[in-house]
Amino acid sequence: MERALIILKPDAVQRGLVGPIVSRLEQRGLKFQGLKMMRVTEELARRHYAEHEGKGFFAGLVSYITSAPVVVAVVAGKTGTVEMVRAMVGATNPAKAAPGTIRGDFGVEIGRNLIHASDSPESGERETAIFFQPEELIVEWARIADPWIYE
Ligand code: IDP
Ligand code: MG
Repeated sequence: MERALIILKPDAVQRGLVGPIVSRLEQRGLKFQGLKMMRVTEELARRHYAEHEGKGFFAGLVSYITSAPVVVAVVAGKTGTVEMVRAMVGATNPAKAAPGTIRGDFGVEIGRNLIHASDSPESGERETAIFFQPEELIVEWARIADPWIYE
């Protein structure tokens, strides 16, 4: 099992795109382990984006992600799920993201790119632990469609 942390960033929430984006992930067959609306504190933002500290866009990124509520989710699937989710999300800059991807269909600018998705299984675990308490996640649950999604 592999899992990715998803953040529907403040622009996705403000623009009413939570439903359409969650829908894409759900329709693909990804299994949700957790989903909640929250505000990202500055402390949380700095921890989550620690790898970008010191870059020119860091202050703007922290201010963007803390500016209004977000929706966070954990999605899981077999090996390769994280890479698949990243492909669905598209390039970091929506202006360059392929049509059919979330950023390529809903966004136009890098500073408003709608969604975060973990970039590796290791990041998936690290970021999940930042945003969710273990008891908030339903890691094992029987989904009736599972045999119709996985052979
Ligand atoms: P990713 O979200 O596709 O993994 P990263 O390079 O990890 O992209 O950057 C994290 C986030 O920082 C991006 O999603 C975006 O919100 C923001 N960001 C990255 N580069 C820039 C930039 O050049 N200008 C403004 N914001 C940026
Ligand atoms: Mg990243």
